[in-house]
Amino acid sequence: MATITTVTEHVENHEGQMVPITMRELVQVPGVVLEDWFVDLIRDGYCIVKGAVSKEHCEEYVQNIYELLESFKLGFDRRDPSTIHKTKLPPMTEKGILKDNAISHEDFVWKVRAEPGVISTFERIYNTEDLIVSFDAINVSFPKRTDVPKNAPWPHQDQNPKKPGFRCLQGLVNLLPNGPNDGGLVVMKGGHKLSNEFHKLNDTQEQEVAVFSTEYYTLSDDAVAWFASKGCEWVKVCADPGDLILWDSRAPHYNCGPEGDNHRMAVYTCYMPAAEASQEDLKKKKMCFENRYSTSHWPDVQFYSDNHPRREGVPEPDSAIRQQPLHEPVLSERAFKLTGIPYIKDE
Ligand SMILES: O=C(O)CCC(=O)C(=O)O
Ligand SMILES: [Fe+2]
Repeated sequence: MATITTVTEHVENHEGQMVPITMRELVQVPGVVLEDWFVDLIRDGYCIVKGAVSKEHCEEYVQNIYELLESFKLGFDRRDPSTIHKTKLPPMTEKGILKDNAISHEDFVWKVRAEPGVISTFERIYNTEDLIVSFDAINVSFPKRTDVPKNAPWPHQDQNPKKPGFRCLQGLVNLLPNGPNDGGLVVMKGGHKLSNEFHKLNDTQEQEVAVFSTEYYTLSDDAVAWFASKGCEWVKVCADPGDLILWDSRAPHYNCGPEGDNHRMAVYTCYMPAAEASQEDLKKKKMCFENRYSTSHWPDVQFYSDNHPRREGVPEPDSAIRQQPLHEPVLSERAFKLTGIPYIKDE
């Protein structure tokens, strides 16, 4: 492929010997013409693909999200801002992430995953139509909340430092206007290129923090300072409704809460080649799909959540838990392929 190549590096193994490892890297090959967003992604570790989804569809998806929040019948009413309160909303973190209650399999979430402009972008990057998608969360962040803790920065990488190179591309479809004061993605520009050097120099391998899966690494203040000393800066990514934001899992990032008046709504959309998932991964995906469970950002599962949300550490009562979406997904043939089920060989 023109833009994904392999590079070989020598790393020390656990016996102190230097061994070669082959890593994948996104590179701009001379003579190959790339879209501006693709050039940005390779250089900066993130990019914005403008207008991947139409404004009309975004408006529908926004209404779908309000309808979903109201359907829990806890008191939230989109017309009454005073009902934006944790007791009136389904469980969600102060970071806005909603992943349980079968939300990841709501029909509109699948419609976002099946948007042609989103799929074709990942097909372009990976040069294959055989892709699988994460059964990921959605994000709803309301401004001016006093009922939940402030969303403090949580710089992290969604990739295991022991497995370097370009391995996972994350995405989100932004559904509402998202400017500098609005809640959203904050990325350390260019940090993806320095990740391997950072983890080697700082010997952080043993401090790996496996929160949700091993494909996660929390960056300390010192770590952030190291990236800053190399010239990297935090950038709040701004986007219009329908824009697809992509970022390399190695790029240090977090999301910030809204400071203005706008609500933030987004659907996380991460795809990878089906060929990269093992048969076990695909079978786990099938189980998650059939049970309407959510997965991490990694399309090959890594971690799944079985619709048993907690509120401030306390499990929700069974009576309040939803195991089925409000609207069951109706998948086209193209969308069904993204579940990974058609790629299972012995069934
Ligand atoms: O909401 C975002 O923009 C990013 C969220 C994120 O980094 C994560 O869920 O790992
Ligand atoms: Fe992340």
